Amino acid sequence: EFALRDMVLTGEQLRKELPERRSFSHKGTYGHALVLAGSKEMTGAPVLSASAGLRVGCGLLTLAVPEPALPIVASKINEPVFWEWPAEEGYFARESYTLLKQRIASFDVVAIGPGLGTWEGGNNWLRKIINMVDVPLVLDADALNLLSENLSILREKKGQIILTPHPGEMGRLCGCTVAEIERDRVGYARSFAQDYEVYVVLKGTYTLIATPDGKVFINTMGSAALAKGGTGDVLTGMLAGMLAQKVAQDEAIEVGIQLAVYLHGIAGRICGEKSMYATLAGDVIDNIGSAIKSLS
Ligand code: B4P
Ligand code: MG
Repeated sequence: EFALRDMVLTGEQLRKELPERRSFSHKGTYGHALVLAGSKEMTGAPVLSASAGLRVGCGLLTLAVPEPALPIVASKINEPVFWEWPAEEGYFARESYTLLKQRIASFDVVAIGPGLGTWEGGNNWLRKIINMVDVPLVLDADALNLLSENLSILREKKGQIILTPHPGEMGRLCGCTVAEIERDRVGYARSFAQDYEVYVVLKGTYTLIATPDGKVFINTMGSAALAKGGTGDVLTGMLAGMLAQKVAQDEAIEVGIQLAVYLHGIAGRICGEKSMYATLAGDVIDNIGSAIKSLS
């Protein structure tokens, strides 16, 4: 009973962990996130992740998208710095990770996945990135699907990795069905996190956070208003934006993960109060500020 209470995320405990917003500060104080997202067909997901990252307080966010998608993405959002990434057939080009190597030192966190698509050789592309990134690396959506082709690339990591699967993606990672995952969410998340020494954010009605050292936290915030396309991309952006602040302020990332998950759930609840039906992923982003306010 006590153990369960310790595992449940509470506003009371997380309130103290919000990154401080100081008068004498500037955008560099709050970190620089890099988000790699999008493809020729998927130009909405990068926009959702980038705006969510900035809304949660990140100082600067660079959004890398494959070249054919850039004009469309850039026409929808003003605030990120754009990085036009070389493309092959509309996806991130295979050899283009060398560009990242030159610039990696300027980022506090990297997030990859929303709208990425999957392509031949994508697992190897991801492997090179995993080998090069030594700051926290968030992998979501198609980055998880590329990863599922060969999980052992996780063992080559240089920094901390955060995976954010929904039960379908978790099933692909674990080689089992969604039903099996749902029957033992804690068990699958915990053993994957320990085995590969990564953080696993297993999404769902009660999103779980499993840590590399075997702890599991449960988020009871959230709402069925969030059961709509794009809300996962919002969470990825919020994780990137929150972790950028934690890294820039030399703080541990664990509570940054908890804060992002909890605030996403609160923002979903606020949206749900207005309408459980009509909520769009963009509405969740618009309510991040209110979610933070309700905590502070
Ligand atoms: P994809 O087609 O890959 O969907 P996606 O692009 O990843 O969507 P998005 O990024 O917006 O949403 P995500 O789930 O990442 O896969 C969808 C398929 O996966 C489904 O058809 C199904 O097969 C499987 N699947 C997904 N979720 C499942 C589940 N819970 N149970 C069983 N199968 C599932 O992110 C959504 C966000 O909203 C998360 O943060 C989540 O925690 C939150 N959310 C959604 N519904 C919620 C609820 N009822 N209560 C609280 N939070 C909720
Ligand atoms: Mg998703």
